[in-house]
Amino acid sequence: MAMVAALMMILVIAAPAAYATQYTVGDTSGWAQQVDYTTWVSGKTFRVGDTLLFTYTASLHSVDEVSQSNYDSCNSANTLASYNGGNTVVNLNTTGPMYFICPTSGHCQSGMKLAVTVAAASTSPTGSPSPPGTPPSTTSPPPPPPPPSSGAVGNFGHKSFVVLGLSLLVGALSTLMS
Ligand SMILES: [Cu+2]
Repeated sequence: MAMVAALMMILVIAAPAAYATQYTVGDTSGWAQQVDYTTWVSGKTFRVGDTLLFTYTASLHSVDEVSQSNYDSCNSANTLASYNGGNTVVNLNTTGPMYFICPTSGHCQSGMKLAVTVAAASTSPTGSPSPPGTPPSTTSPPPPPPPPSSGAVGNFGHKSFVVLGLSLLVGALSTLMS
């Protein structure tokens, strides 16, 4: 019984932050011409751990990840990554901007290009760094003690907890079944 209770607690703690979003680029329009990807991006917050799904006609389009300048100039000569096949999942692993273009001749120029900015995962650290450029002061009092770290588990890697929790659940169930 104690194990079940512990398991429930793990799942409850892990559940709220465990989700990652998969964004289908262009929604039902997919990765195609005649889609305004600037509009599609607006209002969305992409986070580390999320994924982009590009769906497209493989004979017509592909997906190149490029630098900002090559995004601006629609230059697919030096790609950071190149995908084809009609069904491409791109993992958003680091914060910052990412740029994608279709290398088919004329497509990027006509708007088949996507720029996203990836934000940190929602389980942000509790402490924030002090702003840069703050002049040191000899008269300031010592900094206050940090607040109680009620959210300390937030830094721990929720996905591991979910995997652990599910493994325990499977183990418990198979014990019960046998
Ligand atoms: Cu294309």
